[in-house]
Amino acid sequence: MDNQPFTFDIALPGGIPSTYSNHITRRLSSMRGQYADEQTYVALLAGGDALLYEVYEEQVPENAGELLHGISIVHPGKVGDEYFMTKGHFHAEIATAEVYYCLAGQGVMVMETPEGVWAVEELRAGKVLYVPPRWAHRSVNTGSEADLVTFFVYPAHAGHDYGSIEKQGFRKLIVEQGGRPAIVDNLRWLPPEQR
Ligand code: PAN
Ligand code: ZN
Repeated sequence: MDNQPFTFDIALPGGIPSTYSNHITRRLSSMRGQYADEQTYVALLAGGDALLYEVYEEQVPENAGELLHGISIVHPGKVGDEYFMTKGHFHAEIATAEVYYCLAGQGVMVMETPEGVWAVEELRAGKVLYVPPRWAHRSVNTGSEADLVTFFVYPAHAGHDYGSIEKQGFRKLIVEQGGRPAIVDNLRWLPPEQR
């Protein structure tokens, strides 16, 4: 059967969509090695496997020409000074872009290219972010109480390369300093020629 056009509503601000076909949850245990403060990570995990973020997506065939889309919800919280965040990834088909539209909350998108060029852009309700081809991306909730809720859409054949980021993380970390988010260096990160 041919794919049929379809429409759906997203309740603002940040209502949980009930019609998405796939619901992915990521807990603290899936972020091992990603937070700079390993000791605090281990201590927190011993107290329970907190839910860090969730993704609701509409499953479509993973073909070029299809668009995969959904809602990402990063819950508020920190591991030490570092805010709750997504794993982050390059697209496996690296030359594919993505659009994010922020529906609710406060946060940033941390991005970098394979060469180590980095960027951090603010996410707040109403903000549209275009992540160009070749840029890895991770969303970070810098709010103290509210969820960071974004709508995303990207080519359905893009796939995800998590491994490259898992090795040493992103070049920049987002931490709370003096009650506010700050961008700091990730001391584990090495430029491509030193890896
Ligand atoms: C998003 C992300 C979502 C969760 O759909 O997959 O925000 O982040 P991680 O995939 O890094 O765990 C996206 O960028 N898709 O390509
Ligand atoms: Zn992506």
